[in-house]
Amino acid sequence: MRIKIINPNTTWSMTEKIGACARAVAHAGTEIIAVSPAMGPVSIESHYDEALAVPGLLQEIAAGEHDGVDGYVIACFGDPGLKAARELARGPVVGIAEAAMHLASMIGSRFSVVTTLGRTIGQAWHLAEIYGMERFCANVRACELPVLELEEPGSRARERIVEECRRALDEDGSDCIVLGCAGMTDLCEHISELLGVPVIDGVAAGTKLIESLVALKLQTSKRGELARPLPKTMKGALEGFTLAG
Ligand code: 5HY
Repeated sequence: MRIKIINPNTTWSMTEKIGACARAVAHAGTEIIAVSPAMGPVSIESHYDEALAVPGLLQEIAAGEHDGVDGYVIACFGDPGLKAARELARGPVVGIAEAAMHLASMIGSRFSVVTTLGRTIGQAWHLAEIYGMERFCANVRACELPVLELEEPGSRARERIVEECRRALDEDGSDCIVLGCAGMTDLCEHISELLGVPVIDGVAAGTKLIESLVALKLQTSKRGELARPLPKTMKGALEGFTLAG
């Protein structure tokens, strides 16, 4: 099977890291295609960034449909464009926040999300609410870490994330951790071994969920809300997104 993992930001070092972590857990028969869009923000740290990441994301979904991809992971903790992606895709599509929260709810009683900037805490809580995960989510914490600092060799990002995870376990009453950024994907095993609790990385979680859905031949339902979008003319810079009848 072929799974396309889309990092909606345009920082390829993060995309390569995401692809490596997905391949590390994927079945031998699963081809992982990890991409960033050709256009969009270098990192996603606000609603503005998320909105501007969606056109490029949808271009990658459309390309995947042309190439016969079996399923998709949206590798950004805001799960940007998830429902629009599901309208375009035949196969299943998951976001890493959705995947990580659901798996955390099956292996612990309460999880804490540890993410990057405090201004994205509201979006994480919003996702927990719409996914029905609020009762499992003890807290959402931020390290006040710019996303791209995760890509800087020698930064104190790893230490700051571990410190925040420790505080979460001590103060939130949580028994597991959800990593709140795709860029943290390579830290999962280290933090889990250090702290002695399950740590869920949405990239790995999303990869295995899509593998399972594809293996079960479960595709996105095209009855109602997630049916293919209606034919629509797009004007101006978005002209290339026009959907013919
Ligand atoms: C992510 N931003 O996973 C999110 C993290 C965040 O560029 N990739 C990004 O803070 O929402």
